[in-house]
Amino acid sequence: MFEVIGERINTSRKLVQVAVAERNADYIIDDVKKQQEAGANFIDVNAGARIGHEEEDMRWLLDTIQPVCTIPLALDSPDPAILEMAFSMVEKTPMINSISLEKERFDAMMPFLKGKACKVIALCMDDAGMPESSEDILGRAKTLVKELNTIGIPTANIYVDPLVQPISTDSNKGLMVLDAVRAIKAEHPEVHITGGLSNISYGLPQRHIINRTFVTLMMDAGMDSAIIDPLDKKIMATIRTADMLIGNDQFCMNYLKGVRSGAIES
Ligand code: THG
Repeated sequence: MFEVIGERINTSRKLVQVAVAERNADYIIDDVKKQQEAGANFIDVNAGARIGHEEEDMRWLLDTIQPVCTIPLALDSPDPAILEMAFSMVEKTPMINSISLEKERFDAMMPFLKGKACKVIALCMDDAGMPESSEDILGRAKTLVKELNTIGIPTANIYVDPLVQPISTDSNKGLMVLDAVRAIKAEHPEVHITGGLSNISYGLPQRHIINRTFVTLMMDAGMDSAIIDPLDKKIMATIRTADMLIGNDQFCMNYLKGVRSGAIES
């Protein structure tokens, strides 16, 4: 079944940034509860936006969230030191968001991840920057899976993020990722595919219809997880419906449950 990583606890979101700056625990707790009730499988926690405060903000967020959180966290930082600190604080085995092939980050993350039972998001990014072709994405994904396997992370715990780029800059950017996801799943059937979706619609109006349509196509290609807003009822309904249509909902149970609860409507 598709796994939703709830993206809302991120200090790049204005209201979250204010709540974190004011140490407004009630706001954060309420948001986490809502994401859980909406069907999130993980809560992403990103404290990166208040420059110079990431460590103390991450600590405060984890202390605030954990007492009410019944699902695992996705610890979200480009800084390996922050991820290590956060990992040492969590009660439930988390998802680590993320490792990449950027040398400095890769070299710091590998010893830390060695032998850990956690899930890990692997970004198809290296020191040359964003991938420029589906072959680029596939090559980086293969390297990441191979390297993570060698330190004891099983393929089934790896969530490859192929890095979605704006379709407004190049009409090929949709197919580039869709083709890459198919190729990665052909190479590694057990690997998960995740990522943020909203980059696809960057620079265009009415972004939500683009994001919803894109997630449907991505699910056909093999995406089985995404970092999204679980309170966006329309994208959640689209994901539940697509998951049924690609064979992940026996007897349509989840779809019917969603309709009965009011979460899914046409
Ligand atoms: N891949 C991985 N991790 C990621 C991303 C990714 N983590 C961060 C990000 N991308 C996904 N998370 C968010 C969180 C919030 C928002 C978008 C992505 C968001 N954006 C509003 C907007 O763009 O309009 C900002 C609105 C506001 O200021 O409140 O809400 O790709 N592995």
